[in-house]
Amino acid sequence: MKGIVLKSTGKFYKVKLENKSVIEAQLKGKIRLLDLDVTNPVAVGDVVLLEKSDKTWMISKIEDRKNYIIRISPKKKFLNQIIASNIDQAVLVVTLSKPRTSTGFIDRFLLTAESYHINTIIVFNKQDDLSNKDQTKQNELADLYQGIGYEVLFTSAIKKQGVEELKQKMKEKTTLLSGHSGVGKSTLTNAVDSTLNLKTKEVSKKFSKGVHTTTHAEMFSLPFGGNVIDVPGIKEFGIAHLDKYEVADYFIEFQAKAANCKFSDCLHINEPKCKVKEAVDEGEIHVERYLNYLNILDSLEEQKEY
Ligand SMILES: Nc1nc2c(ncn2[C@@H]2O[C@H](COP(=O)(O)OP(=O)(O)OP(=O)(O)O)[C@@H](O)[C@H]2O)c(=O)[nH]1
Ligand SMILES: [Mg+2]
Ligand SMILES: [Zn+2]
Repeated sequence: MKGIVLKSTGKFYKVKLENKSVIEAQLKGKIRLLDLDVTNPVAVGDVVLLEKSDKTWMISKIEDRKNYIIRISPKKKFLNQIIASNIDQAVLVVTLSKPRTSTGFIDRFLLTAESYHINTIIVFNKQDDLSNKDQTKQNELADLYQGIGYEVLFTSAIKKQGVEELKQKMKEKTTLLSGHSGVGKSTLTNAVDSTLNLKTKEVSKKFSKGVHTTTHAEMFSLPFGGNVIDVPGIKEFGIAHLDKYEVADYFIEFQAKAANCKFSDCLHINEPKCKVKEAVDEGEIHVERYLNYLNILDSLEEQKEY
């Protein structure tokens, strides 16, 4: 019997079978792990084969993944955790404050998603709660990412603004909702399907950060077609699968420029006649994107030293 993993709590897996019934399953013996150092063998979105022994459903095989998104394990710094697999698109939920989302974080996410050819929509949430200063900053960010070619939406999950537009985008697709804790992923999921009633919680007044309300990723099927995966807030995305020479390929606006660099193996750091650097100097590539790119190269170097 085939099924799709809706939720994993470590030992037990919630699986939707082909006949639409939802069952609890366990892992059968040792299942081959990926080559990557990942802490979880089975992830939400995995298509699995199951066998029933006595009254227990056992997962016997994981089908090849079309794609997956990983994060750095919160417990073990150089291990990765698969957040979800087989997704059609990602929605990165961003807020300017409570909590603040940096471009460094956004760019790491976009890099990961691009490396798996997953389309990302950037959703600026909490439109009802924007200071003038944040509004200005938000306009800048929206311009920056729209300028590169990313789709941007503005929502208030609480006031149900922009939710219809988001639903249109989610129709008939499996969408991963991602972003820091407290940006409103679960509140948005509830807004998109009011029958869900997922737990949400105020961000900490003291730190202006989310309190990690959602503890396990879970997939829900949407009444208008498609699925949404609500995940725990994420601090940092794993990019260990990438080689430093690949990173620029996934900074999509670097591409056209990089093709004309003097050296074909140019890393765009300080090589002569680097067209990417020239484009940064001329303001054609945003300096913040470039600095985030350099930062990512640094962190890849750091990972190799372990
Ligand atoms: N003002 C305002 N508050 C919102 C909005 N969306 C969510 N919130 C609030 O932000 C807080 C955090 O929302 P959650 O939905 O729990 O955030 P989350 O991203 O799921 O957080 P984790 O599960 O910890 O990753 C809650 O108090 C929500 O009511 C919004 O559009 N406007
Ligand atoms: Mg949540
Ligand atoms: Zn270059």
